[in-house]
This record gives sequence, structure tokens and C-alpha cells, in this order.
Amino acid sequence: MKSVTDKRSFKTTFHRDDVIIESPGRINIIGEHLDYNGGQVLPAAINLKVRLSFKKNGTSRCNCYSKSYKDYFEIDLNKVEISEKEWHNYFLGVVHFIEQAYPNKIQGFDCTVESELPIGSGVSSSAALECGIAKGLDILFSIGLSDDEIITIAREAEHHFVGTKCGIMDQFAVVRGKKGKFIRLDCTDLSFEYIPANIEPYSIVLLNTNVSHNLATSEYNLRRQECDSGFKAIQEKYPKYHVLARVPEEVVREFKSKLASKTLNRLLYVVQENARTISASKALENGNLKMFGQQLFESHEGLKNLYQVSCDELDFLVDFAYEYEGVIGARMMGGGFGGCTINLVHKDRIDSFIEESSSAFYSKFNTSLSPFTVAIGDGVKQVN
Ligand code: GAF
Repeated sequence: MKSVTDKRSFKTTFHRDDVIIESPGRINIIGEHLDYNGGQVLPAAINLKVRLSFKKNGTSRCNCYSKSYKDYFEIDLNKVEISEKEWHNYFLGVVHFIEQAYPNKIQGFDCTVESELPIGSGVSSSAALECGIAKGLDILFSIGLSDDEIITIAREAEHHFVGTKCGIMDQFAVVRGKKGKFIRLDCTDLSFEYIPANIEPYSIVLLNTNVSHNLATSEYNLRRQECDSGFKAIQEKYPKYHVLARVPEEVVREFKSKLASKTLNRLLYVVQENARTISASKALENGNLKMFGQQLFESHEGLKNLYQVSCDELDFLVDFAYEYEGVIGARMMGGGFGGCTINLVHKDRIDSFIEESSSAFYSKFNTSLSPFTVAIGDGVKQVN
């Protein structure tokens, strides 16, 4: 594999006859760190996307160019190996896992990527890229991948090439997202339903801290191990529980003296967050938006104190939102240790909230916030 920057001969403009794919980022209203614990989550695809253009080049090599990274690299299809550069691994991982399932289907191609999604900010630019690559190659080479296969291939790429032992939520939302709908996904058996995103007169505002901690991957994988080991102890005594998120809170509390307090806190967070997610989606369906929003504030408390995946910048913004008239809910979103907060803001207060939170954030941290409003959009698709 060769890597050079800005190879001159490489075509970076999109042409009408290329396969052009748009692949969205995702939000998650509530249900954080529950996907790999068999809980319920409430994500949605958003209107901000990664755009990819694919064409066959008649060789056995693949030329990939990212406008965001201003970086070009080549994949030799006979030697697909993990790279030191993270964005290369999205391509390499997806190519590897498609090849494994459908040998010799992928031939040489050229691909250009550009992204309007902020990278490392909790809106899953990574799943957007992985699913977009899988969808594009599927169409370009008429492979016939199902949505489930695209989701699985993208997640395998993330686990084995990128190194994050993520759950299924991000890839699921990116592939199955639907305009105007949240996805209520039960990660025990991957059953799901669409629920109307009726949050009028509130809108979704994301405040990107632009903080991206190196810790994120290692701490994420550690949380997963902590949950697995705590749940194993519970299962030894109560084999009837198949997933952690469904263990009653009083059963988790029985293990107070047997588990390290950190581990106990992780488990408590998971079962409480699952209960909050269920009650938030009921509140939404009943049109009780105040109660819906309140669950988000409580979710943040759990993420901060029990699960310990927040950081000062995120806590500051959630505290600010809590005090702000016109905001009914806010919390950190995604894996944590930086990235965004998600805020439910009254539409008449969006501009002032953005302005005042940005200025308070700057005064406190001497660095700028990147705010943006999002709408709920469709999942990954070909657009030409
Ligand atoms: C990251 C992961 F990729 C998801 O699978 C999920 O666990 C999320 O963090 C936390 O809810 O986005």
C-alpha cells in the first residue's frame, strides 16, 4: 500500500456517470453505551453527510482520495492490511470484509470522499464512511449486499481495522435512517420500529466542543470489558439473564460487596439508562416533551458520575443548558470524552442559545464551540 498526499493525476471532481453515495451521520437521543449491553437506543440519521464517488478503473488497484484529509492512498487488492492512518482503515476494513464474504467481486476502483460531518465529534463520521464505502462498492460491482450485511461489514471494519469494539447502533442508524423518524432499536435482538420525531416546537441543536481525547478508544473498549466482567458475575448466579441491560436494578445492587465499586457503577448506569430510554420513548409518544427532555439531563448525570465518559467541556455545556430557559433536555452524545452535546431547544431560542453558550464556552475554555442544528434525514443511499 502506498500513501502520498494530493497525487496530482487523481481526479477529485464528481462525474455524472460515477456511483455517487450520500451517507449520513447520526444522533442518539438517549440510550448511550447500551447497544453493546443489549439495551434500547433511540438514534436517527441526520441531514449532514459524507459524499463518496466511485468508478471502476479497470486495474487491480484502488485509488482513494479524501478531500477532508487532503490525502490519497492506494489499496492493492492482493494485500489488504491494517494501515497506520485511521481513515485508510475504513476503506481497508470494508474491502477486506466484503472480499471475505464475496471473494473476487471487488475490482480496481477510484473513490473520492468529502465530508460535511465534523470528525471525532460524536456524530459517527466513521460509521457514515464505512457504510458509504460498503454501499458504493455494492452498487459499483453489483454484489447484492443486504442492509444487514452492510451494517455487519461496517461494524467488523470498525472492530478489526480501526480498533473500536463498538456496538451496532451507529451503523444501524446510518443504514436504516428515515427522514423525520427516530429509530427505537432493541439491541437484544435488533428488532426496531420508527417513531415520528414529533418534538415541535423544539429543535435539535448540537454543540461540538471540538475536544477529541486520545483516550476515547481505549476507554470505550475498557467500559465494554468492565460491563462484560460485571455481567458475568451476575450470570453465574442468575443464568436466566441474557443481557445486562435487562437485569433489574435491585439484582445489580445485590452484588455491591462482590464487585469493585467502579464495576458496580458501570452496571448501575446501564440498567438505569435502559429504564430512562424506555420511559423517554413513552413520554415522546404521549407528547410529554418536558418529561422526555428531563430524561436527557438524567442520562448525562449517569454518564458523568457512574459511567465516567464525560469531560469538563461537556459537563459545562450541559450545566449551561440546564439553566437556560427554552432548553428542555441536554446531554453528552456518543462515546464521550469530547465531541458534542445534544440539546432540545425551543425554536424561538435557538439563536440566543447558540450565541450565549458559545460566548460562555469561550470565556471558560478560551476556545471556540462549533454549534449546528440538525434535521432527521434518510439513511445511506445512491443519489444519482
Ligand atoms: C460509539 C459506538 F460506536 C456506538 O456503538 C455506541 O456504543 C456509542 O458510542 C455509545 O452509545 O458511537
